[in-house]
Amino acid sequence: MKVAVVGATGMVGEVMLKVLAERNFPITELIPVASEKSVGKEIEFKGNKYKVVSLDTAVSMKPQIALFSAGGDTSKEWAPKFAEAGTTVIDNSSAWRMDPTKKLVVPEINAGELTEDDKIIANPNCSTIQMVLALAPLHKKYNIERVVVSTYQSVTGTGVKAVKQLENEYAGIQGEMAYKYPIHRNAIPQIDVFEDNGYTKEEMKMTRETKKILGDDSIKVTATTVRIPTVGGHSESVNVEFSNDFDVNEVRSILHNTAGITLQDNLDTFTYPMPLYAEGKDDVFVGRIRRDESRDNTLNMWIVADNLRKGAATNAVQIAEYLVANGLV
Ligand code: 2RA
Repeated sequence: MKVAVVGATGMVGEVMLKVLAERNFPITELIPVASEKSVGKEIEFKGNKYKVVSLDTAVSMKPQIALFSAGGDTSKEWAPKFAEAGTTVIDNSSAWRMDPTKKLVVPEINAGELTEDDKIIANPNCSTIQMVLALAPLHKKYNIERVVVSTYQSVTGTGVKAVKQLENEYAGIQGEMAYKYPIHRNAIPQIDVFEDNGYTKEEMKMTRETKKILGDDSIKVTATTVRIPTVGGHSESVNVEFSNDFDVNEVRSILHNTAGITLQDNLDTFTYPMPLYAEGKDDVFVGRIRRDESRDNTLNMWIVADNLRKGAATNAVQIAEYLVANGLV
C-alpha cells in the first residue's frame, strides 16, 4: 500500500506514524505530507528517513490511502482532490463527520457498512469514540434511552501548544496561551466554541456523533465537556438509562468480552481506569461500573482512553486495516 499521512508533523500525525509502524501496516511507500512550511523536513519511519511533501505533490503520487489529520479546512479542500485521484481518505477532522453521504466509523461497531465507494471516511471525535465503544454492546442488549456524560479531557486534545502551556505554567514560565485561562491547577468547562444552544461544539459532537455511529436517532445524549491538566487521555463519567433492566455482572461480562475494551473494575484492589495508565495504549478502559440507585434501569461507569490513540490515530489505522483486509482499497 502507498500511504500518505497528511499532517505528519502534528501531534496526531506523529502518533499515526507510530501506530502504523507498531501494527506493521503493509506500507510499500510512505508519503508524509504537511503544510508548506514543513515541506522538505525529514521524518523517521521504521528506521528510514522520508522527506515531507506538499499536498499537491501527494495527490499527484496517487496513494491508495491517505490518513488526514490536518484540520477541518484542509480536509474540506483537499480530501475531495485525493478522492478524485482514486485515494481513499480517512479523515480525523470534523469536516465530514455529519455529512449524510459519509460514513462515521468506529471499526468494532460499524466498519461493516464500508464499501469501496467510500472514498472519504470520517474518524469520529476522540471523546465520542471511547464512549460509543462501551455503549454499543450495551445498546444492543438493553436499548439505551438516554446518556448523560461529563468529560475530563487531556490537553493533548488541543495540540502541542496546549501541552506547552501546561508545562510552562507548571514550571512557572510565562509563555503562549492555548486557552483563555491557565490550565495548571484548573478545570475549564469549555472545549471548542459555543453553539447557539449554550453547549460547546465538543458537547454537540458527542451528542450528534453518538446517534450517527449507533445508528439510532432516538438515543438522547447530553454532555458537559471539561479540559483538565492531564496529558495521558480523556476520562468520562457516563450515566446510561436503558429501556430494559440489567444485571451489573452481566454488564461487566459484556464489556469484558468487547473487542477494544479492557475492564478495570475491582474495588478490592482499587482497580479503575486512569489517564496516567491509559497513555500510549490502544484500548478503551472501563471501570467504576455500578447501578444508579436514584433511577430505574440506569448505570454509571467511568471510561478512559488515550485520545491520541483510540481517540484518533489507532481508530484511523484500524479503519485502514479493515479496508485492506476486505479488499476495499
Ligand atoms: C479535544 N476533541 O480534546 C478534541 C480533539 N479532537 O479538544
